[in-house]
Amino acid sequence: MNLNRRNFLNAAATAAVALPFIKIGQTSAYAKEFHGFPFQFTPFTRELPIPQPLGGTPLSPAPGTPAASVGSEAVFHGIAPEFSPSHPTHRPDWDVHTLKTHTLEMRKAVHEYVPGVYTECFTYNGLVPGPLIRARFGQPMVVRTTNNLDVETSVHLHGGHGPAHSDGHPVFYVMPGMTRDYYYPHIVPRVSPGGAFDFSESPSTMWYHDHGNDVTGHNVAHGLAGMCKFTDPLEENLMSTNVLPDADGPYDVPLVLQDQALNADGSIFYDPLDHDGRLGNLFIANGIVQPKFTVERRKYRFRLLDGATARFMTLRLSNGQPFLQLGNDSWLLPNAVWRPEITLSMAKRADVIIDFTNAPDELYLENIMQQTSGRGPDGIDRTKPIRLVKFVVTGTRPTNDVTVTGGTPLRPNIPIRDSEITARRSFRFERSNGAWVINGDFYSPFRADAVPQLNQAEEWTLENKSGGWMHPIHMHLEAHQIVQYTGKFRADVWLNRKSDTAILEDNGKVRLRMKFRTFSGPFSFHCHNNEHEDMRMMKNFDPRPAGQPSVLNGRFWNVPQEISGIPLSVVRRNPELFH
Ligand SMILES: [Cu+2]
Repeated sequence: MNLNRRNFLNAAATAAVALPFIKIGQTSAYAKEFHGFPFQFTPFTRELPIPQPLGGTPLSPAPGTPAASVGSEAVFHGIAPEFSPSHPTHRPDWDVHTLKTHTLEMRKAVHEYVPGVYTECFTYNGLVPGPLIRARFGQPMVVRTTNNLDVETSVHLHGGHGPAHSDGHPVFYVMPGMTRDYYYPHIVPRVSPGGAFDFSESPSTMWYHDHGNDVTGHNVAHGLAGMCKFTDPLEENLMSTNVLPDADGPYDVPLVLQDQALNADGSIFYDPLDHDGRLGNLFIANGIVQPKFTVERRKYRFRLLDGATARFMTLRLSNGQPFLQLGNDSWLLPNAVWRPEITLSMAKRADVIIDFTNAPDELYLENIMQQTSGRGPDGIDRTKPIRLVKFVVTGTRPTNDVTVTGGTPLRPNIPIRDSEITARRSFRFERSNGAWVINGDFYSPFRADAVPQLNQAEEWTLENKSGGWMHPIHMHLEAHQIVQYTGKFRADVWLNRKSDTAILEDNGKVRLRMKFRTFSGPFSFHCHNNEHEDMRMMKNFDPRPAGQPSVLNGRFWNVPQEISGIPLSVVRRNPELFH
């Protein structure tokens, strides 16, 4: 599979003219032809599965020791150098709580998206979606991740603030049969270098998913995705004062929304040469097709994620009641806001309260965004709702329900001011040679496309002039603030608030501001239509102190192995991956 796509890409990168051997949108000889879904099932019969937190596991050898460093037998890819308390980036105030350690194994497992249909998936610890990662500010975490699949992987904690080694850079792989220690310090950026932590930047709802170069879409479509809840003292206070439900209780529910396509034998349909974006005809919530969720007559918090590879969604409730939106992407909003409909692109999250207090006994979470091509959605049609989850409401009203309502203050927002901007950059997102380019270039994992100065703010303009194609653009490392958005899905909760994924509509334009703090790179930014991303709609940025060059200068072996986690001997032996 990956070789097919890589051969195509290698040819595309060198071709001066459009490639003759694949027509865009044509099913490749590799893939089976998709005939739709031949199985019968009754929707809304199985109860919604709730992802459970990853249990703690002691690690031996201990992270960061010589026996767990780059090239070692136990942890071949080592751990981020920032893990060491003596690393200049690692400050004593990072470690408020003791280290939490986990193991995560990527392996094949049989999963029932549809009752009675047994589908071989790629999983984290045997689960689709993967286990919940439960994180707290100031509690460092090491997730010892082993790849027991036959394809290289890379794990991205989406919406977090961590070192390059553990960010899931597309070529900082976990090679098949190998292990990497992903170190998450779980800190937030500082107000100023060496200053206090800026708790306006604390994330709440993150997710993690595969990010392997060329194979992200394939790996995510096969199941490699999971949720992450993060709390800090501010949000824990909102929970202990009964404004929000307890993050660890039954009323705070991660909800991963995806589509899926299965072949007649129950296997996953995936065409690696579909460059438009993969759409499925099954609607999946927390890993199963159209579940029901039995709820009490009270307020629930839902962490809604569009975890599809190419499907946009506009969500509403079937009885017309609005959502109370708490957060956009990783971050809580300054105030909770009522919203009748919420549009999500791939990778975007909406953190919401659904109040079942006065709801009918049955209602549905619906998607009213119509989409027939991976290129982008056709538009909203309120007369053709697609039912995603059925809620069955039971019981009597509680006397102690959470108090959050429209206008409740949640998390302060500090805008990035004009006067802080030290550089401006522009990026054009286009089609070329049957694949995808930014400013005319196919992605090279070994080229620094932007080297922002560490601790400075920049303003970037993203433009999409290729009509008909939509590109949700995800920036790694930090939140960005959208100051201008041109497009029909424009929402107030995106403007001058924090986001990590900005929808770039056809003929759309987004102007955003971002700071680059704490960690030097390399990090990536890219389209989160996974098929566009795999077809090279991606770039690297590498924040550096003033005057310091990027570690990316054309060849993988220029990147210090402590940063990439890849021993140089492997780089030279694998021209397929590290040319
Ligand atoms: Cu795209």
